[in-house]
Amino acid sequence: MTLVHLPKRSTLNWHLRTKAKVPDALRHLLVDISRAGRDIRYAIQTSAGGLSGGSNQFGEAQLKLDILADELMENYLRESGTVACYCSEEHDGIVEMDTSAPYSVVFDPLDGSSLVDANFAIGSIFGIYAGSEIIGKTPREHVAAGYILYGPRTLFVYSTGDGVHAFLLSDIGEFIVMQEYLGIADVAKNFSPGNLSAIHDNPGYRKALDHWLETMTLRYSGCMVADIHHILTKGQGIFANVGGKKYPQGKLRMVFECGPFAYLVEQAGGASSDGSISLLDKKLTACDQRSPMIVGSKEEVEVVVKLLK
Ligand code: AHM
Ligand code: MG
Repeated sequence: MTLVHLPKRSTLNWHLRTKAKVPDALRHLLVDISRAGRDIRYAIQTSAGGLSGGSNQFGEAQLKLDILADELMENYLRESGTVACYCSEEHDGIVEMDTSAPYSVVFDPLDGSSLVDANFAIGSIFGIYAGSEIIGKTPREHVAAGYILYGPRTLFVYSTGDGVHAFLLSDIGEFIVMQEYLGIADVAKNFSPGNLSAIHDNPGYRKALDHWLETMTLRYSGCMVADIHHILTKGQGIFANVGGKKYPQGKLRMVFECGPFAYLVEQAGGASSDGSISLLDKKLTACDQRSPMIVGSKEEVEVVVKLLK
């Protein structure tokens, strides 16, 4: 057999070891989460149409895709041996794993899963805390956060407190460096208005919308992973999901949606707010806690916070 000499590659594992220089246990955990992402992408691409828990061509029951994504993520976390407990959008409350292990993980296994039939981009979101407690912490205490975006390309984006870095999934299933130190400018040109029906009963949100429509361009897909990734790659923009009558705190969950993205956006030089404080300083009170969320270009976050008051 002829040995093939592979070219030098800048893999996620290499980046974590030589650039982020995180402890080995955290490196292993992040690589395992990226493997879950690789497998979730495969599940998305190979599941039959419908994806809603029906049966396949042989009459065998199929798992709903978001349940399958949750199981894939859970398996990798369990195998890693580094996870004390986790909090997932698919479970009520905290799930214990190995209480003596060094990290706790929060995740939304498949954000925007209802968009998959339309073949829109969807994503997985995660955050990592040191120790075996999640509730009572603030997102500023993350030791890492990131997401996997399943679009025309599959990307893994993470921060461990030294900027935000993006990796592209290769044909052989490995994440390779694509862009380091993603940045967000202070001024926004694009806007992403989540939970938009709230403008009917939230006059401040209507004012923000009117202000955006005057000069800015709408970029909204309905999947926050894709919508905030747009801000990170274009280097500017504003994303909001604020409350109205139906969802007084907005639709998004603090622990595994707002928290990780507040950490990533602020790491990229942007700002985050719940309407009064940075989301990084907001205490996690329960797995199903919701919060208004305004993130993106600093000056625009300030403008929106003023209009909402
Ligand atoms: P999900 O976690 O059930 O998929 O819902 C979260 C999604 C976010 O990705 C997105 O920003 C939001 O719901 C969209 O809400 P809306 O359609 O009201 O704008
Ligand atoms: Mg979600």
